Amino acid sequence: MLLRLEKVYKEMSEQEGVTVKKSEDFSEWYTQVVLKSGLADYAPVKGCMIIRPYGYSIWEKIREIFDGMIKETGVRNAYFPLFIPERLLKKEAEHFEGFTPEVAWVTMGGKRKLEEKLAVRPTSETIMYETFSKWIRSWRDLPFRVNQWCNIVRWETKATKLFLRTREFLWQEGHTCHATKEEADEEVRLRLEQYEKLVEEYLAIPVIAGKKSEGEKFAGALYTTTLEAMMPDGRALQMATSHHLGQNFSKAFGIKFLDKDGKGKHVWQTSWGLSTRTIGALVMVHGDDKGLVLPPRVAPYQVVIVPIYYEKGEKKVVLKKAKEISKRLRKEDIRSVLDDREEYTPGWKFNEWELKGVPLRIEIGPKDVKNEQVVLARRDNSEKKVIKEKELIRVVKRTLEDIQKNLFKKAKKCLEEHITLVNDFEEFKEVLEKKRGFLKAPWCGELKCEEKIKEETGATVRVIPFEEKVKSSKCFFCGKKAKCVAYFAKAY
Ligand code: 86X
Repeated sequence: MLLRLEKVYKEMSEQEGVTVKKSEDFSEWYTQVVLKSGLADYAPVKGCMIIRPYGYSIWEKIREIFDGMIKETGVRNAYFPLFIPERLLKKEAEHFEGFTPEVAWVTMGGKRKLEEKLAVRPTSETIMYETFSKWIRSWRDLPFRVNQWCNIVRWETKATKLFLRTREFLWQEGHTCHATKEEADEEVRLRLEQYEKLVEEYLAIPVIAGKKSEGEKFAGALYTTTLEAMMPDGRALQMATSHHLGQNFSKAFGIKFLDKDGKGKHVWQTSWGLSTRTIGALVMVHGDDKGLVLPPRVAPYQVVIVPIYYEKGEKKVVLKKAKEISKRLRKEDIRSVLDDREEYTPGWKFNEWELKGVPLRIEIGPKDVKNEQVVLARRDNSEKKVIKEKELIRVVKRTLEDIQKNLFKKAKKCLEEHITLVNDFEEFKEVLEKKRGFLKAPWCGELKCEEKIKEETGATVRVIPFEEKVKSSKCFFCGKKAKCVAYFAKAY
């Protein structure tokens, strides 16, 4: 007995949960959750991060899901070099306008200075498109689609934030070539829809889909589409993007094909990307004061089994049952972990797995073994219930689905509460100061107008939803004719 108490006291002093409330210091809460749940850690290089196995397995899940979707729709994976010769990057200087200060360069090879410096890829358009021009010859080569999963380096000078703004991050970049403008339009929409499915149905994060404004689109694109999510602190975060590149790059890189009509034409291109940022959003949107809360469909462990026993005699039967249950779950493809560590008490284990956001906990004690039952505890709403062993699989599956749905529902409510319709600039400023979130407003769509709004308020156009009709006729800011409804916000 004394030994046990000692253990409890020791654990109490050792265990470090999240020490601030999400509602009180959001930024500090976020950092603590990421570090303490074991998702990531700081690296020795300033502005860089280490993605730890727990965090990386979420990325692997995201990869697996999206990779499956794109492969089913004609995309193949490839790998292009990390280094891009300066001459290639310069070729498209105007499309990368504004980005150049962010490029990291390699200037030395061993002790020798390189004849031409090499950029560490900030994105791969230039190196890919130079090669595409050799591979694409005829209409038979189209549509042409490649994707790569890789790391990207952008030498940010702003303060970094784990997952959201680091100098190196992981992403996928898809690049496609088509014979017509319309085919490229379709491709842009298809990829955005696939992102939407991934983000809403797997990450359980509701988004607003639409177009970027003139000022916010990728300079190299005809138009840019986006998925925007809302964080609980009222700031917007882009989850994914899909661009129609028109013939901008194909003209610069000479990507031409011989069409059926015998004429040489430039291809129409698209590019689209999603990065490890989405993991940051996952933390912010679903986490709570106890730590991470993971949606079952992307959780590395969906279920944790914690055996509970105090005496030697109990240990054997409880562990035997716990193992049996673990096996049954695994057979049903339910990702589970049996925490049979001797050196920690059940209470300590509960806290740890809550911090790590495991959606469902199964507790098994001697009484449960005797009664052929187990205790289920949900991470999302703390509900506990006793269920019969023979109902286990059915109830676990149903509960996981319910948790997935509930997380989305909660997040959707939060998003909706963070959308405010405003009709004039006074209202706009007031809402932006008091509650932030999305400010939905009739807008003229002019570049000059959005620049002024940004300058005066720090808010930018996040998204112009597809097919949302304007009711009011006047731009909320300049009073000219409104052409669309735009969602403004401060953004991460
Ligand atoms: C824009 C465009 C595009 C493929 C995507 O958004 C999805 C995946 N690429 C990326 N972008 C740049 O082009 C860029 C270029 C340079 Cl040189 C840079 F240093 C930073 C950049 N950041 C974004």
